[in-house]
Amino acid sequence: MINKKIEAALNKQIEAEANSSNLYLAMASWAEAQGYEGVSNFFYDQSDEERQHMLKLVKYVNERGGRAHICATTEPLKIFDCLTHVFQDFLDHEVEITRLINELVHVCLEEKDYTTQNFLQWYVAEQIEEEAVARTILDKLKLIGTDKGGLYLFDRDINQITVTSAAGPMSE
Ligand code: OFO
Repeated sequence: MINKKIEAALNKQIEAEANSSNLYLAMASWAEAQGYEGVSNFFYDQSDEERQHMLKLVKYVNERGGRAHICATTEPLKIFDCLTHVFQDFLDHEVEITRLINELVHVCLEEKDYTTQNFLQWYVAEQIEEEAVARTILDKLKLIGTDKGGLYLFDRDINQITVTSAAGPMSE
């Protein structure tokens, strides 16, 4: 059973994951309209992943005797102009999500809710991976600069850029 404070904190994270999904959907749609097929697929996948992160939290809250709150998502207000800025926004956003997850773990420790703290370890590991992916991609984009041929190859190969998974599969 989770207490009200933990329930509220988890519900805030459900909202954050839903907003992440929406932001990456907006990035995917922008990239698709620009003709960056690889980048758009990358962000469509990211958007799906964030929705899975949200669902995992919804199910956890309900299974632990709480009530998951499904709220409205906010419209991503970012204006996208180039790939480097989009991936910088992606990294900045993931860094902020890491901060929120750490904050959540902190609340669990304060409340002595070790079950939820243990559940959140999956998210802690996932954030290490997502930040690493964003940094790796951003480093590549900085090397390419505005070179059109380089950007073409980047878009073609982006889905092969991976880092070792820290979190493991969703089902764990
Ligand atoms: Fe990329 O963040 Fe979810 O957790």
